[in-house]
Amino acid sequence: MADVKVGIIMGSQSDWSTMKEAAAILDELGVPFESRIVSAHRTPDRLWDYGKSAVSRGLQVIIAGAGGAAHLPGMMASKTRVPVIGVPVQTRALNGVDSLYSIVQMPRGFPVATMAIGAAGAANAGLMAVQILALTDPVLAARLDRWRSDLSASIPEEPSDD
Ligand code: RP5
Repeated sequence: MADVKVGIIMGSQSDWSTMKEAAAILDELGVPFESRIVSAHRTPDRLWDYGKSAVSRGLQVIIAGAGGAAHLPGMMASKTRVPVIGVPVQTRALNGVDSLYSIVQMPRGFPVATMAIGAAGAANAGLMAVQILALTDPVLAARLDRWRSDLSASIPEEPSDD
């Protein structure tokens, strides 16, 4: 199997319906990834081990999604220099604004690249990961360029009724 360079982690099984949007983008663009449930609160030792071994395992980007008191992306960023892209999962009680604020307000020194709330944010996290890897992978860069121009070409110039 090709080297896994992207890790998708999430706080709970319930986050997967959102985070699979990132997985779908990585699949579409042929980027090998792993996906794991790693909770800052329920499995803190798993979080620590994942962050501690991220560099030595060759991960180059970590996409971390969580909802509510969404501490996973920030804690992961504190544990590894591998870039962390945060995805605020939409919550029922506060609509994901809680997740967004929990992820985006990092203290100076330990950044998390924070995406939009929900599915669009997860898909964009996948794309951002591909963009980072494409900086040093010309084949992937060409594939991404094609993907982007196909998307642009699919947008009609005029709106229709259906
Ligand atoms: C967070 O709590 C998770 O990231 C999830 O978004 C939220 C709710 O988790 P469950 O109660 O559905 O497991 O830790």
